[in-house]
Amino acid sequence: MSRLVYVLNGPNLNLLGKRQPHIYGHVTLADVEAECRELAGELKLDLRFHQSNREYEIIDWIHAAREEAGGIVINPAAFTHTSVAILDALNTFEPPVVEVHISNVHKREAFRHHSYVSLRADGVIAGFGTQGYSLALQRVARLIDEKAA
Ligand code: DHK
Repeated sequence: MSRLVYVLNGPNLNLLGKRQPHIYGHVTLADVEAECRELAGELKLDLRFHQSNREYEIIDWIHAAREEAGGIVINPAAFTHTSVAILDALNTFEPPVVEVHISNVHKREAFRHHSYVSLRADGVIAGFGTQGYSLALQRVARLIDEKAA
């Protein structure tokens, strides 16, 4: 089982830290990546960390993950609520998938309560702020360890 994990981020997350900080906080995506890389070192994981505002790029990264990754952590952002194509791509990927939302989507507008990605995700983290990425990585590492045992 590969110890390479893809961390994928959807639209507008490039503006993390600047965009609606009362909802998403002041931490930037670069800060999140740095935290993930530090934790990955402790967990003995390798990381590919990506963000795109384009649905097809996220799909292409999921296809790349099929070839080499042992897990995916994904915050699809608004594509969570709209993208059958991302769900279909994730359904081609067998290893663990953890879905992350920085905000508690269930406390927000009704259109954020439905996630296509949750139909595939092995676990979902919402409302833990950017700490959710670390929790997701810990979970993926645990699932990889369990499969290897
Ligand atoms: C991020 C977004 O951009 C929203 O479209 C989602 C998610 C929630 C988050 O909480 O990380 O609805």
